[in-house]
Formats: sequence, C-alpha cells, structure tokens
Amino acid sequence: MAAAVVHPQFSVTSDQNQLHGLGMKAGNGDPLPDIGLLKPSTMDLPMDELRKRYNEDGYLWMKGILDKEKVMDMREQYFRFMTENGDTRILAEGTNPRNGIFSGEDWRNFLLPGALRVFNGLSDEGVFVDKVFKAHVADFYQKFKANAEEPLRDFVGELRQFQDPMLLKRTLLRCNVPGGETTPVHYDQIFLRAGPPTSITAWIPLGDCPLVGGGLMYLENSVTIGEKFEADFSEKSKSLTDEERISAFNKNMMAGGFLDRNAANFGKYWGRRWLVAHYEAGDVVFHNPFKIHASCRNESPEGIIRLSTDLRFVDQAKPFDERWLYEAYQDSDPNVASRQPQVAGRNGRM
Ligand SMILES: O=C(O)CCC(=O)C(=O)O
Ligand SMILES: [Fe+2]
Repeated sequence: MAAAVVHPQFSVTSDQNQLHGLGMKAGNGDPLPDIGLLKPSTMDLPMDELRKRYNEDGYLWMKGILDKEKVMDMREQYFRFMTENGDTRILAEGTNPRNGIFSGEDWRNFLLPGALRVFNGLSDEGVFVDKVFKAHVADFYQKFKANAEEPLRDFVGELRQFQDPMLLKRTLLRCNVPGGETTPVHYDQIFLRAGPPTSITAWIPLGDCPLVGGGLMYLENSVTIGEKFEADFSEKSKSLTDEERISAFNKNMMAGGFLDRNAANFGKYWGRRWLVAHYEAGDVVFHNPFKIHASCRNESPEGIIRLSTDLRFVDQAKPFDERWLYEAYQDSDPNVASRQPQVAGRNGRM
C-alpha cells in the first residue's frame, strides 16, 4: 500500500488501504465513511511508469516536484496581500501570514466568487471578493506561475506526449477556510468542453495540507464515470445552440456545472471510495479531464487555511478550449458561474 503520511489518531487497515474513523467530511459537511489513499509518485521513476500510472489511475500525485520554499513564499505573499491595504479579516490577528491561520469569522464571507457564493445566496461583492479578483493578476502570483510554468510544462509535455505544451492563462487560486463549504463533485471537461478532452490539470497545494486540511480528493476508478456523464450531457444537448452546448451552465447541467454538492452520496451511489492524501508544499497532482474530484471540508484543528492553485495545460498544436485564454475573474473572463443567468436562476437546485 501507499506509504502515505497519516495522522497518528487515524487507523489504517493495511490489507485494503482503507481508512476508518477519520471524521472526514465532504465539502457540504456530510461524513465521508470509506476513504482510501492516493498513490504517491516520485521524479526518479521512469516516464513510462509515470505515464502508465496516469493512464490507469486518471491522476498522478508527484511528490516534491516544485521548490518547497518558493511555494511557501507564495502562500505568505497571498495572505499578506489579503491582509494589507484592505484587510479581508481572513487571518487571525497577530499570526504569521506564512502559516495562514483562520480568524474564525463566518466562513460564508470567504467563499470564492462564482458558484459557491451563488449556492449560499451571496453575491460577488465585498472586500474579500475584490481582493480575490485582484490576487489573480497580482505580481506575486504572476511571478510564482512564471517560475512554476517551465518545469510543469516540460513534465506534462513529456507525460502526455504533447507536441507543443502550453499553460492556459486562466488559472485559479482557491482558499478553503476551516468549516466552510468546498468545491463540489465535478470533472474538469465540463468547464473545458469547447475543446477535445485532452487538457491536463495540475492542482498545487500552496502549503502542507494534511488529510483533514480540506485538500482535493479523487473518486477511485472514475474516468469512465466522467466519460459516461459527458456522453449523456452531449446527447441531451443536441438540440441546443453551439454556444449553449459548450457551456458548463446550460439547462441540462446542474447548478454551477457541478455533479453533486454531496460527495458522500455521490461516492455511495457509484460504489467508489474517495481517495485522499496528506499533501506537502512542493507536491503537484495532475489529473485527467474526466477524473471525478471534489474538495473535502477543512477540519484543521489548528485553523490552518487551505490555499491552492490549479493550472491547466493543453497541446497548443491541437484544438483546445480558447475560453481559457483569459485571466480568471477579470472582466474578459467568460467562465465565471455567477455571471451566467442560468446559474443564478437555479440557485439551490442541488
Ligand atoms: O481546489 C479545489 O477545491 C478544486 C480544484 C479543482 O477542481 C481542480 O484543480 O480541477
Ligand atoms: Fe476540477
């Protein structure tokens, strides 16, 4: 079984790689009964082996692919930005921004702009939302991306055998404060369906993220489930206009383009476990555009905020979804859920 780092209070039965009694919760707060561990991979493995794992599992959790200190510097700069010159009040007063300790204010104030705010009846307004918009184009984030881009682009280019790998300009920064609702169940192709399903996502925890820290989790053996959903959605969307068909928010989709806000129910329905991991700064998880994933609830006993960014790569020698060539959340970004009339109209449907 995977030699993952597990908090000592948790029990692991080695025969099945099955964890019980974790008290882990889905993004909506429901308990997650059966959990498995992600399989870690390291840079010293041959590319053929890494490719085999990616193709079989639909994900590749690479340990230590980025410089840990640079990742931690990014974390620190983000929390400084959220606190200085207009305090969002996300950090506990007097704490070190590098640690990212939550103030304990109402978690609703710190929901990301877009679908999660819509579900919770909030508009995309206020100091926090404003700072989130600005963080996406701030110098410190652009510099972090510029540094991470080359090694990650070379890696995915080789992994996916792309002719001309390219980082899509639209990238997302996400913080999950303890106790707050987190990313619902989805696969990424829903949001990238103006192109073929050939993109690859790099999910990057910006700081250490233990099992209960609100990290990303993957439904085991779920690429075929994602493919099935997409085939069903395409079938239902045949009569829509081209523009509606490629939208994650068309009338055949659930609110926000997601599959379910309750990952526990979703896993039970499909008879699959959610796979979790203790991530460390420097790790990157790559995933297939049909791989089903969601975030678990952040239950950090120390109040540590989960911060992450997701970068997506395509082969620019082939067709890809050009709606991702715009900076996230800026006026030119055509992908923000809360700006779609269909989403606002179906608030609370799922
Ligand atoms: O970080 C999250 O909560 C969601 C990330 C995600 O869905 C992705 O990277 O594709
Ligand atoms: Fe995703």
